[in-house]
Amino acid sequence: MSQLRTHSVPDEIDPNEWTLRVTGAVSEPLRVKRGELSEFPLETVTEDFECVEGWIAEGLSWRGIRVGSVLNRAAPEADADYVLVRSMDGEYACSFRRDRVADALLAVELGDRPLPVEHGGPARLVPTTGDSDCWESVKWVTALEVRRSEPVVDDTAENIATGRLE
Ligand SMILES: Nc1nc2c(c(=O)[nH]1)N[C@H]1C(S)=C(S)[C@@H](COP(=O)(O)O)O[C@H]1N2
Ligand SMILES: [Mo]
Repeated sequence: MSQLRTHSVPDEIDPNEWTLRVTGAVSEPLRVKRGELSEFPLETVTEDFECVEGWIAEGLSWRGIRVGSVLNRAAPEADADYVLVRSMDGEYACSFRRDRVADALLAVELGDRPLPVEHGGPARLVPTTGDSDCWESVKWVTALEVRRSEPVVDDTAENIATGRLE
């Protein structure tokens, strides 16, 4: 079976320091610790992962929680339509419309095993709606920043270079 590639893990990534914050245009900002993830229902999504560089990993079975269930607990403001998903590496981030990212999975397991850190563990975003781009599958997700207006390229250093938010 074709598999995910293994890329280097930035120095900043320490799975033991992992938490998930929900901040921004919400009335109940939230911090979820690793042990608290079990308070949310787990779901499984099986799909192929295709990188624009031309490789594909087939039939990946991700298990995790719906981003919407975490977002809702923070009570987002009604007119806040965007979410910036930030990685623990402090630079990488991706912007989504809130309704789309709500359907995405925050995966904590891959193929029935805890998600390895080299593939984004403890938590990786797995978009489930429509055609998603490989760079939207944010590894080491640590924050969901709810926004009223669309995030712009200079919200992250990484994305100034790549134009990923455009
Ligand atoms: N935080 C973070 N997430 C990321 C990336 C990255 O550089 N940093 N690269 C993206 C891209 S372009 C791809 S193809 C996949 C690679 O996943 P893999 O390392 O598990 O093969 O992660 C995506 N998520
Ligand atoms: Mo990619």
